[in-house]
Amino acid sequence: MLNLSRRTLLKSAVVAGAYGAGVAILPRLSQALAAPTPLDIEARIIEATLDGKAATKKVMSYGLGGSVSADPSPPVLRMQRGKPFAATLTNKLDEPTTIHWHGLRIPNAQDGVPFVTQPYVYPGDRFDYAFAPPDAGTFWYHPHCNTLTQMGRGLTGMLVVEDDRDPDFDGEVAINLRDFRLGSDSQFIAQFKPRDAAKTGTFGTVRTANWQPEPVYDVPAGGLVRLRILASDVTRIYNLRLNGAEAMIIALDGHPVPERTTLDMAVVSPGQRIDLALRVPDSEGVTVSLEDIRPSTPKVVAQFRTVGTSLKRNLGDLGPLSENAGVDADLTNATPIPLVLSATAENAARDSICGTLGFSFWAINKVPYPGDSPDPTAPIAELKLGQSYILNVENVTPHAHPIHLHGMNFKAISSNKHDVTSQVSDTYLILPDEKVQLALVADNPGDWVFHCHIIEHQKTGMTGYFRVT
Ligand SMILES: [Cu+2]
Repeated sequence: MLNLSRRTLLKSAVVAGAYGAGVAILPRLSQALAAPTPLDIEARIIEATLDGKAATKKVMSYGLGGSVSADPSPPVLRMQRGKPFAATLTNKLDEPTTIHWHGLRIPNAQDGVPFVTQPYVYPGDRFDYAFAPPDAGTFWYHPHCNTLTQMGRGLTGMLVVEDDRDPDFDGEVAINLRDFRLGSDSQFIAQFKPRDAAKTGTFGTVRTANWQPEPVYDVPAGGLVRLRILASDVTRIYNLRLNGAEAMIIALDGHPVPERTTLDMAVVSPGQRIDLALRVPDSEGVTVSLEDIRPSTPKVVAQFRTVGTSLKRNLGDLGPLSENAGVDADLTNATPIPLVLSATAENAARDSICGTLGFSFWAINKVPYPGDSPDPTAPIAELKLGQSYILNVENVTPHAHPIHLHGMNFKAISSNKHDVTSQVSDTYLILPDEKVQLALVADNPGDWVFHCHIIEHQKTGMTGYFRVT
């Protein structure tokens, strides 16, 4: 059996290469191995063809070291579990920005939330980030400043934390799912409609994977391929399935699943990740489709084309992923924190220092947050370092909310809507009328933001923060 190591394959443009519109693009999966010197990350404005028709102006993206890439999507950053990582952000936008490392349990000062954990990085300025990621898995990075515009225009990159103990795959494809709001002239249109912000959020008009409509990736016939999938869209919730091959769910939100199951359909909401082990069909020239079936009509988001002679691998042979820390909450002595997610009657514009949408539609415990600034709003709750807590989150709105906690992980321990597992996570999609209990240990000191990852909801009130001291 041919069983090349992942690293060998990553150097090959043949396996897991991206092919869009007939143009081969090198896989950028090994670009940023843990760096002894800081990685030079630029936030920049570029032109890029996103809809397959014409160049879109004022796309925002990340680039490395002043380089210009043929691929407009932000580079996939790779780091090693427990090894020091450093990056210098240079802001080449025409507005302030920051980088938040979504899902990484790192020191508060590295968390990238302006005026909560760090100052603005103004145009032309730099900011140094340095940390050692404690968990292996699939994560991502994005700004936490004027986020609807900056993320809506493209500042959302994938981040992979590797562990040498992870099993070998025959290939790997990182897939960043997101929409862009473009008009018929391929240029950006208004990022949101207030009436939609008060409901599900405003959807994009052009759907992409890695900034391409329906890209096709070559994968080795009969092989086991790791698909790392991120929903970085600011609004869309995906119901993903695979058409034409079998796959196993091996990790959710970066963390290994307690029990592997065959993929039927998986709900992945803004901010969430899913890792699949894809068993590629044996015959050459077969196409497998990754489809979104929400609400019902299947939409192909990416495709995989089999190449070569079958490697004849078995999903059952795949060893376990290296373990991450569990959430070891003391449920007997945990302190409950009630958190009611609601709509707010107050629709007046609120001041914000970091990109207001001019409305407030949503609230946590009846307080609509004015923006990304903690002032004048107090923390939702003050947590004692090392103590266990149960977030009793209740969604009294008619819409689903992917609620995300910075800096610490949680696990659901009960829900009135479905069975829960001991899955470790940082983002939970709470359904309408759902009551969920999220257990956590307040093991990371600092001010940690808690917000809906439908960015219009976040930016119109559904935000707050916990203070851990
Ligand atoms: Cu929401």
